[in-house]
Amino acid sequence: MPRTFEGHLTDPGGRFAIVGARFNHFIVERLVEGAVDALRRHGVDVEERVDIVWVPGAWEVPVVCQRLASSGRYAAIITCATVIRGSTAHFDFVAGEVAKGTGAVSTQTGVPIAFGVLTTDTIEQAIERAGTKAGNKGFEAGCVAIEMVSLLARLEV
Ligand code: INI
Repeated sequence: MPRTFEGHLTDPGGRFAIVGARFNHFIVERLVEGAVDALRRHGVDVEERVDIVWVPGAWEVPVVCQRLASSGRYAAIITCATVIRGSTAHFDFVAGEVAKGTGAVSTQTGVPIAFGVLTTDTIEQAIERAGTKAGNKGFEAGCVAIEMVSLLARLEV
């Protein structure tokens, strides 16, 4: 049987940061609520161990992730933002930058960053993924943060 490493979905300890982008706030606030709910349901004392940082838009998420991740204060970061193709000609730039930027910060710092960013064609698709019929991407990202902190603590390499 090969040795197998896996994260558990139980509170791994440590502090968590959630970075929320205010653009499309009425959707993003649902994602942030979902992320907080995921952490709480997995046993994290969210009053004591979770910080929420708001930035203007998805474009600004990576630079704040960089500051938070390099501080050494957080076991994981959860990003929450919504980029809607129909509402901007900037879509590809903004969606590309938040994905590329947060991915780079995560690999450079070793701090897991869960990608709770919606990139959709329409506002309806975004609403569906923010706590209605297609679940809540922020909740999913909160679970991923828990699992990744647990996995990295167990990984013996
Ligand atoms: N920011 C978003 O988070 N979502 C969007 O859909 C969006 N659109 O449509 O442009 C968006 N733009 C703002 C951008 O993130 C920056 O805040 C802005 O360009 C200032 O740097």
